[in-house]
Amino acid sequence: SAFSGALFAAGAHAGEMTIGFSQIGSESGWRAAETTVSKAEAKKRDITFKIADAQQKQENQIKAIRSFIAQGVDAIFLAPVVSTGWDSVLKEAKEANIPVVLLDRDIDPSGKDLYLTAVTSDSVHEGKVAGEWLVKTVGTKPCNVVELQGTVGASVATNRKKGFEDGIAGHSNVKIVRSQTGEFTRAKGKEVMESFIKAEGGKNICAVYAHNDDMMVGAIQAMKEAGLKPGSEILTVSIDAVPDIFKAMAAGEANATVELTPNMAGPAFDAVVAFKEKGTVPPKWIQTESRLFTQADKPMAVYESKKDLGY
Ligand code: GYE
Repeated sequence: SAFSGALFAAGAHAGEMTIGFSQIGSESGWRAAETTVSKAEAKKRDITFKIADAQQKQENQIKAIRSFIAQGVDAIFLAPVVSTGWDSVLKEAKEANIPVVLLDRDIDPSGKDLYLTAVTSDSVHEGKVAGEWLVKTVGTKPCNVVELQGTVGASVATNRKKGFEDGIAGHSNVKIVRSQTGEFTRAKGKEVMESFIKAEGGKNICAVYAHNDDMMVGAIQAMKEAGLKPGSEILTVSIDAVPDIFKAMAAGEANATVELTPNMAGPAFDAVVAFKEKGTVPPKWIQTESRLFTQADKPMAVYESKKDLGY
């Protein structure tokens, strides 16, 4: 059944609320910023906020959720590392009348009735924007693309792959020639890019598509060490809009990124407070914006505006 506000209408006010957040870890600059911004948003609302770092492991997230349930928190935020395997623990939360809000990643449709709302971007759209930018930029020129995927099984990795494939569909000159996970980290992005360069020969690679900027920052390093020129000889497009990718764009070593706000918690807190105080049931999906940035968008100014925001 759908969530009923009345069930929770205990008259809780933001200042009296305790919310637990099962966070994935700190694989990327974007993730670190999300954690920082979430704390600041909780503080603004005088909410007691408990963060559990799962270090990339779903089993740790399940344990954290069970512990939040045992503590009787008012709500639980979950950034699900992978999309499957949540139904039983989310049923436990629901039976305890504790609303769950998904942050930044989705779970499989079987869990739809088990959470209150999800605050995420449209990650298929992000991939599509990246693919369409590349198609537009290369024109009719043949272009071999190598792809650095995010965490295997994460909704955002599946969706960003699909979206990019949609974006290049119908343009047979643009082809993905290699695709592998770089686990959303700089170190792995660099390592996998080194293996792509070895396997393909640098000159056969026309563009790199990375599911996040951190992997691209690692890939840029790998290209430079191999004597290649990212941003000119090899095009780059990635996702997140972290400060360091703007630095690379300003230096002419990266081409494009799709922005993702690290403030997923702000709208999530507002939804939970309205739900608890007034029984207002939020929409099932609270969608954040996606905007493309290129070298034409004053990357150094964007870098300056973002660099102190917790990345
Ligand atoms: O893009 C990436 C991260 O789930 C939207 O996870 C998030 C992604 C983000 O670590 O950098």
